[in-house]
Amino acid sequence: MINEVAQMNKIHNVIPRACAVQDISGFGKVSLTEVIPIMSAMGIEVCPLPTAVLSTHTYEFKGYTFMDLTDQMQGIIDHWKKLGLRFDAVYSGYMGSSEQLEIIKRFMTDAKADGALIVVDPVMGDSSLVNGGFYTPKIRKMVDGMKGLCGIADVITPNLTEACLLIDEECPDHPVNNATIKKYLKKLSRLGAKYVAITSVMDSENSMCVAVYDGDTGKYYKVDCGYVNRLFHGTGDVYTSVLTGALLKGEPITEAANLAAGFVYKAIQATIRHPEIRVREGVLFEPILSTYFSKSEYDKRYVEI
Ligand code: PXL
Repeated sequence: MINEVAQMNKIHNVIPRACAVQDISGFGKVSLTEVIPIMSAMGIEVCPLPTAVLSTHTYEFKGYTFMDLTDQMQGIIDHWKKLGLRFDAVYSGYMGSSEQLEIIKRFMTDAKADGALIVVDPVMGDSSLVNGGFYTPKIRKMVDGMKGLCGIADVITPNLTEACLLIDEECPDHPVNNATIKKYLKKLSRLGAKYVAITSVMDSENSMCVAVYDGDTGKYYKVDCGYVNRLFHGTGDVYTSVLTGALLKGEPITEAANLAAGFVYKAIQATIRHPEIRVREGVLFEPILSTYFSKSEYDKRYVEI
């Protein structure tokens, strides 16, 4: 049965195998501490290619440790190549340095030629970084490198701030209207990816959505995320993990985007039941992990725009 599904979805392995190129932060859920449990719960094998090891993520924590793993990455890739490993997806998130982008670009190019789905979450920051003088030469290099990575991706999932950096647009005032959303999605798709999802878009005073472009049909969608007036950290990585897992299981982009928004919504609902959880700790997705993906029906959260 598993092999039949694998064949149908053109999967190389017994179950889909994804390489996750992300940091590992010991405390404050982001990146690999979200990607691995979530995608594993979806029935995906995750092979981490760590970009950096940190004691915590970098949002609101002071004095965290940071070990850049650029020097290790090519060796890890070469070893996997010797073993003959084939990936059904390569999914990148937070990178430790812009130098890593060249290594990963080559790795993704090879994996794509071998049939892997390439997902790039161009993690670069939030609006506070942009407003606080984000355009240092170092950051400019990261933005340019991310543009290159987006050029070989099948799917990209920037938040609105990252989207604006990638297409050299000003960050629009909230709420963002449909014409602007569509213009940004189209410009992002010109970087090269067939599917684009912009996360964390405030599309009215009290609603948040993910904006999606489906290059197969040329259609645009908004996926409702619900709205709670507070920041939730680490939800971008949660979102892209579910989206990638669903695509690997053969879901079309609209259904994958829908499933991911529903998961983030449920995790947020679980989090707000515990006001003692601080923003920097991330969202409480663990209580829903064992049940969410076994449902057979999900609320439809998307509309065409
Ligand atoms: O994707 C979010 C993220 C990942 N990794 C690290 C981070 C953040 C956001 O703060 O600091 C290390």
